[in-house]
Amino acid sequence: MKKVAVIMGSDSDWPVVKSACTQLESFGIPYEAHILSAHRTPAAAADFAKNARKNGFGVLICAAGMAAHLAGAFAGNSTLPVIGIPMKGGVMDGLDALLATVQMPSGIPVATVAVGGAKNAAVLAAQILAVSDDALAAKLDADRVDMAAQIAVKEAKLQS
Ligand code: RP5
Repeated sequence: MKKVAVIMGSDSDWPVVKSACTQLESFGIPYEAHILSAHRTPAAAADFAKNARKNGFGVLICAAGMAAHLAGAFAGNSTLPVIGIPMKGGVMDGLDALLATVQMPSGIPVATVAVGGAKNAAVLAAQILAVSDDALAAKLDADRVDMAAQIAVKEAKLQS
């Protein structure tokens, strides 16, 4: 199976980003987590993105806050699908990062999840890999069944 790269702009993003890793682990998806910044380590970030396909990655998840260029920089340096996680913080507490992540110029897309949406980033990465992986698709189906069952339990509790 292809690996997922989980990239964050700073170690301060890790408390949120780690839930993406937990979710990938629950699906049995191999991943690597790295701290790389579009601003503080631009050469290393570009190098990682340029070599990601040949290094066995299938999807790139990039989490950044404030002037959140990380996902865009990765998307500009790779044709692998890039999922952006805008992070809270900054003068607009995440809205700034959301706009910086989602408002990509035509031709270079970033699939942007909610502010702090690390779990959804991992689920979307799994869905992308599952296009050509029936076993992984079955795990995603099972996850949906489990989610519905949990709601059913809560509903039953509410009505009791
Ligand atoms: C971004 O700036 C990081 O992704 C982080 O969300 C934000 C703040 O970084 P630190 O100043 O905490 O390192 O590059």
